[in-house]
Amino acid sequence: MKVVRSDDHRKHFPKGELYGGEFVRPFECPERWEHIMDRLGERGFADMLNPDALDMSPVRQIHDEGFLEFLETAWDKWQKAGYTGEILATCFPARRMVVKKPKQIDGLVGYYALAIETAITSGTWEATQASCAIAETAQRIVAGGERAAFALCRPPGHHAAKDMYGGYCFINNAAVAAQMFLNDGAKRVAILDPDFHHGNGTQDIFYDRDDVLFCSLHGAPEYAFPHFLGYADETGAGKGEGYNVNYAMKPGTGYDEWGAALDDAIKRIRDYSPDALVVSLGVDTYEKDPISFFKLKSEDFTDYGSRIAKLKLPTLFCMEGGYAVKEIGINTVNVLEGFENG
Ligand code: SP5
Ligand code: ZN
Repeated sequence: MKVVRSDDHRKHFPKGELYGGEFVRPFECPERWEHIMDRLGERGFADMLNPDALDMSPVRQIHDEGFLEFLETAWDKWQKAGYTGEILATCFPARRMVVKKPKQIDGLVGYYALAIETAITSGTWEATQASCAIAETAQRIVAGGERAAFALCRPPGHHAAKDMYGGYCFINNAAVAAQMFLNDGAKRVAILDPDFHHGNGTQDIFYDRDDVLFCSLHGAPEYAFPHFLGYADETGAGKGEGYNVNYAMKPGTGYDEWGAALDDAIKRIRDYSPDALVVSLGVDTYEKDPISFFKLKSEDFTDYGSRIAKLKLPTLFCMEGGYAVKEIGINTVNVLEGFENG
């Protein structure tokens, strides 16, 4: 399968992430990309492409215009405010406050952020555009007739909602790619999100739509980030009712239970009969992931890749999370190989 990737991911690398009350080196770091690239090379994935220039038109179909303008101009505004550190939110429109868009940068950051672990730096917008361009280019490869493609996106995307960033995500790459399949004439698209975290952004974007089925397997919100969305009773709204499926699972969940949830999601996707599948491929379900609590082993990733292949759909894999950096390449490529051999 073809791989789309770009060195521009390096432009996004904040110095700090707020974790447990301390600034730590971000879990979402450039070495993640290096390890995946190394493993792809070792396993003979030689067909590697750079992305074409970003087409903003499908991005504008997914995200709010004011939000995109914020991402583009935030660093400049932050510097003009005289700040020398990275952009972090400090104040949010919490309960019983007024959700009106402020004019000043600190207010704007709180207005558009959904979490504060994620810093914006000088290169964040450039890296974000490159990441989305990767998803777009890989989508065109699949729409052009390839069975599958791997978009090695960094930064990831599935936490990015219509008008919110956070959880290391800025633009929702998988959502943009799904929209592109529809623009190309697909009647229905399914998004499968096996990342450890709930794909709150993707759910938000498609919640009232019936042309995209969203299935997310994740740590239950009672125990896991993003904490405030991802319950099983969130099933869609309006004509989207029934097209949002959350598999929220408890700490310690292993492959037996996780795999059964995956099989159920696969069955729902098959019943939906989509024209294309987008996989939000996070491998933070791994047993040694430093910020997650599922117990998948490296061989389980191969197995679930082969189960996804059984859908026999044109499939686009978009990279999301995974923070056990040493094993991220093995786990990611295991899914792709399981799919190819499945
Ligand atoms: C794309 C993706 O995987 N984003 C994940 C963002 C998670 N950021 C918040 C991390 C907070 C971790 N809390 C874990 C407590 C376990 N000690
Ligand atoms: Zn994740």
